[in-house]
Amino acid sequence: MVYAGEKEVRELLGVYFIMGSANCLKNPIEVLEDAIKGGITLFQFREKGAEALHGDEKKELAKSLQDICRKHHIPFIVNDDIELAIELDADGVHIGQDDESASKVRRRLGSNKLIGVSAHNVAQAKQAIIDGADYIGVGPIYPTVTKLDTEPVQGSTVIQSILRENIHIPIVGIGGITEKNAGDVIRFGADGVSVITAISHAPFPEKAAKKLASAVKIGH
Ligand code: 3NM
Repeated sequence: MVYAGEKEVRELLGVYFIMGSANCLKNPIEVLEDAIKGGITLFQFREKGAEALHGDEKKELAKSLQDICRKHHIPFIVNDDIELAIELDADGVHIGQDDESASKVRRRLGSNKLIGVSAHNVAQAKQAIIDGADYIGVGPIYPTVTKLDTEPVQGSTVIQSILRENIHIPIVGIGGITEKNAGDVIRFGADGVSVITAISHAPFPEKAAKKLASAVKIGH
């Protein structure tokens, strides 16, 4: 997939679903299919935690999820695992501050892939731009139980300080986002919301994704 530019990236961030097998209460394939029916705009495969799959099992799940994304024209992003992203010809990667730098990842992936970086302050946002990131993930906006080693909860502060400094890069909020607070995250200045639990633990992921999409739309 080739990205036309920043405007397209901002739109893709709208309802950004992140998940791995350990996050799902039922078959991840079904969860992803339902989430797509509900209107997610981007998907990130994040196979992490004590119960995460490894090796061939991880690759097989990634391929199955990527096939579903391709069928529905939803970009498929891989969290951290650059080798897997290259092997599967994924649409992009998302990396954290402790991973390989975005500039190195850009050299490995080429210009037509989406690269996202987690940024927790203004300096990291500026560095992400210098390194050639397409977007930043800012969080945790609200308390989350999904990731244990997060930075302190930020609310609107980091997004707003990035915008006050006129730093120009698409922003997606992350951490504890639900259909109830998604509109606020957009009003803080984010282009979209990324969620794990709000969709993967929902009794009806399709309905959950729909409600998030409508909250994001109203927030804009
Ligand atoms: N990164 P949920 S918070 C993967 O702050 C991740 O960078 C965060 O999961 C950060 O939607 C987080 O279930 C977990 O709260 C998001």
